[in-house]
Amino acid sequence: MTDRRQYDFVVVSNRLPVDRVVDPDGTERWQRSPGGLVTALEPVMRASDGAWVGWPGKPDLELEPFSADDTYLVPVALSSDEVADYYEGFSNDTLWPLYHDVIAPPSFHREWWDAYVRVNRRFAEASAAIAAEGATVWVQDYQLQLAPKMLRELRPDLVIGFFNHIPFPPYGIYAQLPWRKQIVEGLLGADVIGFQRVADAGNFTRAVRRLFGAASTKGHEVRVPVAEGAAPRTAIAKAFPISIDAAMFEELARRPEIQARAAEIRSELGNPDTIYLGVDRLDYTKGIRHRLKAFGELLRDGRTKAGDSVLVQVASPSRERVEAYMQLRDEIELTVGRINGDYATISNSAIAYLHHGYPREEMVALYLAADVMLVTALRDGMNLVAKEYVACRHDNDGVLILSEFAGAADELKNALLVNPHDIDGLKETMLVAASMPARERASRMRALRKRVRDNDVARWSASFLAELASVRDAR
Ligand code: GDG
Repeated sequence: MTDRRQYDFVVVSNRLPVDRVVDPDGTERWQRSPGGLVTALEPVMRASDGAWVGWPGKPDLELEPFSADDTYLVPVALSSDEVADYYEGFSNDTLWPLYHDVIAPPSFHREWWDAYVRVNRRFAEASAAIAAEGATVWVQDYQLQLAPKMLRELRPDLVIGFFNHIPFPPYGIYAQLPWRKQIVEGLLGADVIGFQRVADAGNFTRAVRRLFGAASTKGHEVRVPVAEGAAPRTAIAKAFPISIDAAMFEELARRPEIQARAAEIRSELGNPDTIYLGVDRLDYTKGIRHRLKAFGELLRDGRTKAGDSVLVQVASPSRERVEAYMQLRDEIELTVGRINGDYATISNSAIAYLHHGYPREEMVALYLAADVMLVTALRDGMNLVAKEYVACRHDNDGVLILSEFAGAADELKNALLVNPHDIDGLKETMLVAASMPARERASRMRALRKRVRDNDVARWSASFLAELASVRDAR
């Protein structure tokens, strides 16, 4: 039976928070999916009776709404052409590289844009259909930047929030986008537009001023350009740094079986002095090549050797049909093969490279096993891995090396901050981390842990939703 209820709280994101899995006996079921956004919103959804609108993750799949994990899920169907043009194309090969400071060259194609407009409209219509009168609708991320305006046109009664999980680039880069005005107008359909960093919110308000005139913003407030005679509106553009469920990670990290697994990982790696760890989606923004280069040079220069240290790199498969990602995978795997070929011994690898996704328990065991966590992103909205590592280290041990270009660097000042482009600097920092005295490790980790505990994901969503609630109160 299809439930035609309407909901007071609706989350809208490109993907539903579940994946379709087929068991060995052929039965199909939905399983909660891993990844930054799902991890972040899981506790919020658990605490509210809400609905979630999103694509089920497979092309040409027309599904009726269904419930899973206490959430009402509303699938939005995409054809395989739309997956290619809206998702792999405009979202992941135009917006993603553009918003990450053009680390890879963005492609601009008008047919991709047409698909982006069409799919955003479909998401807006699906959300308008299930939102109750005056409901709060929270749209997520760069794939859906046009949806807030479309939704407002369909349902002016709604309170609409938008959160951008990735950076918002400086105007000099953003201005390359042929549809720069339409995207900003789309976002301004929201009452509250949230960003990871203060700098991202600043880049956005500067883009508004460049496109719509100097008088259009004041502090966090943006005067929304409206048609002549229409009622004036303002929107808020502000930073809400996302976080993790720190208590949940700590609880996992305290479980005896996970600690035993961490010890087992260390022993399987030959009990080296230093385990360096990287955990990333296989993405060119994450700086995986830079970290491999630095580690390879330390081995080449005899400043460490296989057996004394090892780099464990989890590179979970991502966007495997986008050309830039295929190329990146080839480059990384060639580099790993070369370094292992040159420096591994029969008993000790130099790099343990794992192109898999793992259960969360295994990730936590890896965090506990690692002496040094390497987060060397060239540009990253936030980077939840850095916060997860810190949350797991209840032993107040372990060293976090963190890129200045990850949003997390604004908060995690007690990490060893690095510029990942500076390979020599990165190498020195890796050695400093490996030989840091226990007292310094503990005092840094204590400060980091306080920060992550005090600013967890519940606080993130509560502060965003409180901002939306004050918009509602002011109406
Ligand atoms: C975007 C922004 C922003 C990874 N591999 C496995 C696995 N993961 C989990 C990590 C972490 C999440 O995925 C990755 O989150 P990140 O924040 O590191 O990066 P993105 O995926 O790029 O996320 C980012 C985020 O959105 C939230 O706003 O921070 O800047 O780019 O939770 O642990 N989890 C499991 N197995 C894996 O193999 N279970």
